[in-house]
Amino acid sequence: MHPAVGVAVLLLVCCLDTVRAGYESGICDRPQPCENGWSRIDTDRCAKYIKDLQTFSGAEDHCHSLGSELVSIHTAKEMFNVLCLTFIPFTPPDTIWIGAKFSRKQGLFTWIDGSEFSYTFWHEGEPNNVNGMEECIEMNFGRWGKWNDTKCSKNNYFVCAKKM
Ligand code: GN1
Ligand code: CA
Repeated sequence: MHPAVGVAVLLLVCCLDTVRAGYESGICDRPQPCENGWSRIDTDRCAKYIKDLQTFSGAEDHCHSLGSELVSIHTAKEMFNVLCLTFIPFTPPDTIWIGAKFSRKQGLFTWIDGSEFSYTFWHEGEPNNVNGMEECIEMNFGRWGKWNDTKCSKNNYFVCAKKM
């Protein structure tokens, strides 16, 4: 095989996800502003991307200080709206906290804002509760949007949301 062909194939394989994500960036072209730097994610909520590395509870505290809560997600539309706040074309995604925690009592994940946990967007193979220690959910794990259960002590950026 000609070296150039090899390089082309390699580029295609390694970067396909990123290229596709960049191509899909069309879905992120129309941000819907709310007041003061918040963005609309559904009819009654606005969200803000906080690019500050925090543990899950640190992120929760930060959202509370803004009169908000870590974001909950109930539909694909909301998922894309949150994804788009964090999206940078042709760039590998940064993982972010979303507002779900595992309830040992109920044996399932719940949204900390009390809304119904029904929609999910797990990465393939997740949730897998590695070492029995993964009780929080991060988004943008490996691929844009995808969810992973992970240790709540991990540091991630995060998205807060409030009724607006
Ligand atoms: C990470 O590092 P490793 O492979 O044990 C991740 C898990 C994922 C797993 C998927 C702390 O675990 O949550 O399920 O990759 N660990 C953390 O391969 O996020
Ligand atoms: Ca996991």
